[in-house]
Amino acid sequence: MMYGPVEFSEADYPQVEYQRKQQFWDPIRLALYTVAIVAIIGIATGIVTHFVVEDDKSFYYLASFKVTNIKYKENYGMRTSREFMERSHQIERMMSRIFRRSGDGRFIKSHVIKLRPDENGVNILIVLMFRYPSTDSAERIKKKIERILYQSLKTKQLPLTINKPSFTLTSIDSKKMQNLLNSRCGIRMTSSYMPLPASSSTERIVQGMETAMEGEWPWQASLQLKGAGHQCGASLISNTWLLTAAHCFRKNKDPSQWIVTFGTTITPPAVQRNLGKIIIHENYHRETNDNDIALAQLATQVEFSNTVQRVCLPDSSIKLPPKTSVFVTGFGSTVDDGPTQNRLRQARVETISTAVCNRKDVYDGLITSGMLCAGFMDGKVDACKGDSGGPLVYDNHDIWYLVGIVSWGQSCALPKKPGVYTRVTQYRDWIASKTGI
Ligand code: 4AZ
Repeated sequence: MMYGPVEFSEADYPQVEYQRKQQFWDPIRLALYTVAIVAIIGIATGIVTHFVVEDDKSFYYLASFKVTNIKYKENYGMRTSREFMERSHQIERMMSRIFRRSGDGRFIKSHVIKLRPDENGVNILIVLMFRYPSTDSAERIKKKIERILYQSLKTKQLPLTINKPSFTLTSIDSKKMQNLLNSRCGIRMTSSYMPLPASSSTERIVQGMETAMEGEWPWQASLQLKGAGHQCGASLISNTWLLTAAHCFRKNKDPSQWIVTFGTTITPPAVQRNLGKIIIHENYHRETNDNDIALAQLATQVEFSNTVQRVCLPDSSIKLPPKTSVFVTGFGSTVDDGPTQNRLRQARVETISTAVCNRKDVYDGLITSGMLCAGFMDGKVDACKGDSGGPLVYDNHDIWYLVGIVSWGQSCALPKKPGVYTRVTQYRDWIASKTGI
């Protein structure tokens, strides 16, 4: 039926139509249109290429080399030792010097993974991160990196003597890089596996608590009592162990009644686990708040990711001078006796010496050797109810250490009544004896 009407037009129209069409598609027009279309395609391709080229991608490499002007020390085998940290920072600074100055601003950062004994020196295993246009190939970038490094060995006065023949560079994918970094504690990453600089936390603080970004405090956990919701904070120190305050378990010590969540919101959580075990310090005293520390073991381990990560435990010898910047995080109330917050918050506070904190006008001798005061003498910024058990952390070259556990205080943010924390360094051996960490 639809083709039927063709018959009626056969009288004179077809001829005219045909002629018009022929005029329309004359060779000059055809050529002009072709040129225009080609030009449009060309410009479009150009724009797309431009954006693809501009779109930088992360490239990761595992470098291994021997340094000949230092001797291996036993403590290099222990990542949290002062010797390992100092040597690692020196190597990382040197990498920064090699690649930042000579480079094109493509170097992001490096992380020492291992220091191993090597005949007449130390073998270093280090992850290097770069950002290059996504159109670049890993092999080409590898050549560039090697060129920059070899050039530096010739021209720069470096504190460590790198043995050139021992240098190897292997391109690794983000998963492998993550696994390597996960062998270290206290590292924060964004969802694109880029390192999260410490400054991101400080810059947004004005006064009081600010909400946290995803991945900013990946060791923060929420301890919840089934049916009663959030009770306390806690810090992840391995893929199964949490460190928290003993007083969090005053109401209930039965692990089967608790759940643990990770992530920047309580609902929805990023990850959730049941508890398998609770260990409360044998000498915890509720009247004095002495030894306010407890361990909680997850029923099943967690996978480390950008949102779930363990924090480092400080060496028992580490001492923070007064007025050191530290961060406290939690889902606790923002006003005295207020409700639990669904979004994780953070605050920058400063350490206060025990001598000052024990003054008659402050806590009048209530601060023992297992406690640490942090906050401000004029109040205003503090942890509060519901933050208990949560972390007080210290940033040392982008590696975060758990220095305190939110424990007690007279009300919240009052002048001369700073927050009191469990001094984690004091319990380093206790933690090791219970967990092996
Ligand atoms: C509490 O009740 C609490 N300002 C926690 C921390 C502080 C005070 C009270 C510190 O859990």
